[in-house]
Amino acid sequence: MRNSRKTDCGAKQFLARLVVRAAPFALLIDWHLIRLSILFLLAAAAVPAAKAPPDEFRARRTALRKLLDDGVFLLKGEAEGYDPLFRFAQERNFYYLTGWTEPGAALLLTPTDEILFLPRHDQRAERYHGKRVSAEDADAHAVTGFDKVLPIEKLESALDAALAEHSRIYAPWTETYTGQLRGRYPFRDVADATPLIAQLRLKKSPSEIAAIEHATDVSIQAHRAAWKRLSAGRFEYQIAATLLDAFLDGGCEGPAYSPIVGSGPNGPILHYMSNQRRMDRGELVVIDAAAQCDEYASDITRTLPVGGKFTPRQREVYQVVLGAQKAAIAAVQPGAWLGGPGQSLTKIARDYIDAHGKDQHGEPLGKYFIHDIGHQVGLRVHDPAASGPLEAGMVITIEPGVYISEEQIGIRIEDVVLVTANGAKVLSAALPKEPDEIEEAVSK
Ligand SMILES: [Mn+2]
Repeated sequence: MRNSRKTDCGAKQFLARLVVRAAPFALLIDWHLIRLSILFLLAAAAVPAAKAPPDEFRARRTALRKLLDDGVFLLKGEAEGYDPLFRFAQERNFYYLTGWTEPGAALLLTPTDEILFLPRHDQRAERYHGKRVSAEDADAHAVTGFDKVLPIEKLESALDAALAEHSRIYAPWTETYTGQLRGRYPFRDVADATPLIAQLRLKKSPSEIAAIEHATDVSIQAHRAAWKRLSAGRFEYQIAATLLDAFLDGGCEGPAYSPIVGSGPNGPILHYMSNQRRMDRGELVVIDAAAQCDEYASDITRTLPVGGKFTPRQREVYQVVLGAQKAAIAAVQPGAWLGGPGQSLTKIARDYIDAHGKDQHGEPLGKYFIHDIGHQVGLRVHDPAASGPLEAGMVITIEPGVYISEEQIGIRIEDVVLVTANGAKVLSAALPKEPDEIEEAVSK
């Protein structure tokens, strides 16, 4: 066993060297295609992205203002880089509270007031990026959904005025940011605003759930397209290219995270993203990929046999992971815990894995499930974690995995799940995961 793996390794190293040499050319071709489709999409991007109604953003700010007690809340949106080469992405908390997608803005909230600050018009910037909204525009209120819109240079005086009436400052907890505020207001209590916003972001509204469902549906289409292309001799990045193409083709912004396409020895590497390897018949490949649509992420993983047929051992371990996933999904309900001490969904899955199947040394498989069962999903694929148990309206992943490097077995099955009043709704249920269904889909 050991010897045969060594020679195998030698051949793989040789192949890997070939792959490294060939990859830049193949990448050029694929990335050229992707770049073309991105350009095409940008050309069509005059259509505004679907998003929550303005009232919903206002309601979120009202909810946050109620949590401020006698405090003032300050948040800066993402600034624009000097030479931006990628599409501007708004800071997630800022987007959640404002829906604002232009750079250089700031938000000031007090228990009784809310002000959006915008940069002044910059002719040169607007030559590059198109027309932007500024406080002096007649329609600034209507466009932003704020009654008070001021130019950004008024931020400091507005903050001074607000602090004349309220004692505490809530700000995101970054060193430079809180350092600046402490320097400017040495006698004020500067508190972390992040948990306040995280608390609001946990339970998703109907419009947020609709956006996650959209991202999930497009991701399912992408997985199906990738499965059609899966065959021995293909490279991992070709599968990734098909996924990315499908995300854009589905009208989404792009991937919610870099696609993971890990075949053979790469399968057990949890966040393998280089996707450079050539796949062989008889190996497993882990595909963990999802789109971001209308600002919201999805998160889906399937594990497939390259060539269309699981080996008996692969199928055996696959069934263990699938059984664990089903046990955890069956236990999803308000009041259940994702992880932590005591009975949790993570423990339910690990107990199942421990009770089913063994490694080559006769040991239970639970020790090969090395991460928690899942996480919150929303504006980010890893949304802020809850400090308590699950509640209806949360969207989470259920993603047990077993990673046995020694056997080149990496198996993860991940679905995105809405917690409902009395259980769970699997949003990614339309993507097959039974081994027979997978074999049938992949062998075509
Ligand atoms: Mn995940």
